Amino acid sequence: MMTNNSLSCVKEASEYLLTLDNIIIFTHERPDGDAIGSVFALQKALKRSGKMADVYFSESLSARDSALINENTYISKRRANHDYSVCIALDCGNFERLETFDKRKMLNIPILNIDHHQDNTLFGARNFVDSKACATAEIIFDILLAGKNEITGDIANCLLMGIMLDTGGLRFDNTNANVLRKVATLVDLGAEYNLIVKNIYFTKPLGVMTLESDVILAHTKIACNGKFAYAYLSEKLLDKHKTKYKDTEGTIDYIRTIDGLIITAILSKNKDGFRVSLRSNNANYPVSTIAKEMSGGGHKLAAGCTINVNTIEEAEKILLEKVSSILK
Ligand SMILES: [Mn+2]
Repeated sequence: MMTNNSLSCVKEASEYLLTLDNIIIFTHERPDGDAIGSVFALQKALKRSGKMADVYFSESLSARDSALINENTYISKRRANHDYSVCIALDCGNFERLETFDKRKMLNIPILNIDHHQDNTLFGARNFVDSKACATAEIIFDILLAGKNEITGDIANCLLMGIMLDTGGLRFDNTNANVLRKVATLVDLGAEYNLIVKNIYFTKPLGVMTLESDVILAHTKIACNGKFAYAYLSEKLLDKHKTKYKDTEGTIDYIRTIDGLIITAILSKNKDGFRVSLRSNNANYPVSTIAKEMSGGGHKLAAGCTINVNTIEEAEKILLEKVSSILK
């Protein structure tokens, strides 16, 4: 995907980064591991090269993510009433999903958009979108290498976290030999592979464990002849297990391993209706198509959207119709 304002290669992207200062870094709402890892890797690298770079999240990060990025329960430290010169948007396919503290203000400063979603709308003043990358963290890694930035152990950790989360622990179809080589390089550079694997895949708060058991036992609906499963993570259900939505990033992957499933969805309440996270186990049934029909977006195998209705029943009905038409 090329436009006039696209940066053509990682070298050009790294040279462009050198020209920036007084930076605020944003990512998409409800940030996942790739978003968080990418934001902090880039911030740490920019600061090391003497630049002013702040990051912004609308709520504090989960204990797990804070530990992985080596910041204690990270809460945004953006400067109040400060005028930033440029915004870097990471891992975000469109301007609507970008989580900022003041959207209108952001329209007045140039945006550098770095992302790997194939449906990225190229909303930046400059764009670097590589839809072949498994994660935005992979692109940041390439840019930092091209710019001969030193990748410290801390930065390597953030990048590895991003790659691990977006590849499902190097298990999804977006994992290839190149990705594995880059992971090996990150480990050489000091990323703590074993610690990251332990924290992401072998450690879960008890509340998340009981929530997931409850979801499988009582809240997962299976449709389309066993090819579609969906569950609603209501506030009530989350409260019952003393769990926050942000701790449930892995729950959809837990459900999708049920034998025979092609598409999996998790619904949750948001301010506009119901947020739907979608996963496909088969690229011939891309969930990006379903998400797009409902003004969302994403990748073939992982996508999301919001259904603007008032009740969960209405949301489930609409979702079921869309998924059924794809699985026919
Ligand atoms: Mn990503």
